[in-house]
Amino acid sequence: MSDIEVIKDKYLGEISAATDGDALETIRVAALGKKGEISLLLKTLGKMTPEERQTEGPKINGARQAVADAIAARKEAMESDVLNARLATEKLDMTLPPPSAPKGSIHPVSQVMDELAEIFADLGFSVATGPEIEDDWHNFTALNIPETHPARAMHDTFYFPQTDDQGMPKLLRTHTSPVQIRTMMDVAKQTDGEGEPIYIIAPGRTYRSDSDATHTPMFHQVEGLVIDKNIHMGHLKWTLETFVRAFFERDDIELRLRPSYFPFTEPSAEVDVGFSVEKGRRIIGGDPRGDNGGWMEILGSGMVHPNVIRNCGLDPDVWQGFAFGCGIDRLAMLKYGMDDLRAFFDGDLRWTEHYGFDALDVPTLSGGVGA
Ligand code: 2NM
Repeated sequence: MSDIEVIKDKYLGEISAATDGDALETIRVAALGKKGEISLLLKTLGKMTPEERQTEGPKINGARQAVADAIAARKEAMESDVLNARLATEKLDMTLPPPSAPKGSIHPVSQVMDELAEIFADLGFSVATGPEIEDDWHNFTALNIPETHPARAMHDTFYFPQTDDQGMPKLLRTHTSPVQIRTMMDVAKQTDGEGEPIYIIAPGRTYRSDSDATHTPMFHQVEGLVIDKNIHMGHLKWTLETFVRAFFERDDIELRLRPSYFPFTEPSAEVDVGFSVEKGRRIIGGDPRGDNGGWMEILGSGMVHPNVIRNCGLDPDVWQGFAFGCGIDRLAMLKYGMDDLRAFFDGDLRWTEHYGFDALDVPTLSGGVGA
């Protein structure tokens, strides 16, 4: 056997014995690399006589080709071994249930806001919104809240460190009343001070520097405003009664108005709803004078103070109205039985999954007004 045959057989033997890609690469470099054994042999062709080249050329080239082919074949065989091994071990069980896709749910606060919008839409109210970062005028001054009022204290309100051109700091609104102020001012502007009826609710986030078991620094409020001619407390009481009965889906809910004081309403009234105990549970409605029954305060309200109407550019001798406000978080707790306010804003998915509402459910009308 010629030298070249011996060399070729040596490499073919090594190739068939190689067990991984690295070993194969080492063999390729040794045989066919720049300074590989067969490559060097190919270079000797140039120095041969034409006759020698005629016999040696095909042998050396044949060996180079045989080794290259063997490496390629071995590589392919190794790859299919790997694939076969994977196919043998990695089995797909097509009968397994698919992993569940998280669906999300409607937060009870969002659900209640939707319910409020629907109930008041039935009564002719539209939803108004405004900025959560407010100025002193819209949040306090226009509302007839005096400079000395405790609500204006740094202690109770979140103020921003920067001040505006008038040296006044911006603040996080402490109620949604500035939305009513903006609405009345817009109406005054658009009608040249003439005015027109306003029926709005303003739901949204509000902020106070307060944090304990029953107060979170951010909470949700809904306020309502009616401005029209010849509006009186009777309209206020009927509207709130109709709202509360639709919201809690009971016709036997009594309201009790107690005289109170707010700077922005005169007269002012706190509104209690009657509760009773059914099957050991306290529920809104039923006989508040019966065993374990009573009154629960849920709203503040009153006739909008003439100063407020005037501050907004409308004539209080022409336009009167009522306003009311209440906490949405509290309404949600009462209606849907959550007892821990702080859990509302913890973002714990187990809580939202338990108390949340299906996004695909048909929006409730809470029984609808007058249903
Ligand atoms: C309340 C209670 C009573 C109220 C008044 C106004 C405005 F802007 F019209 F003057 N908005 N909201 C109001 C009145 C709010 O919340 C307990």
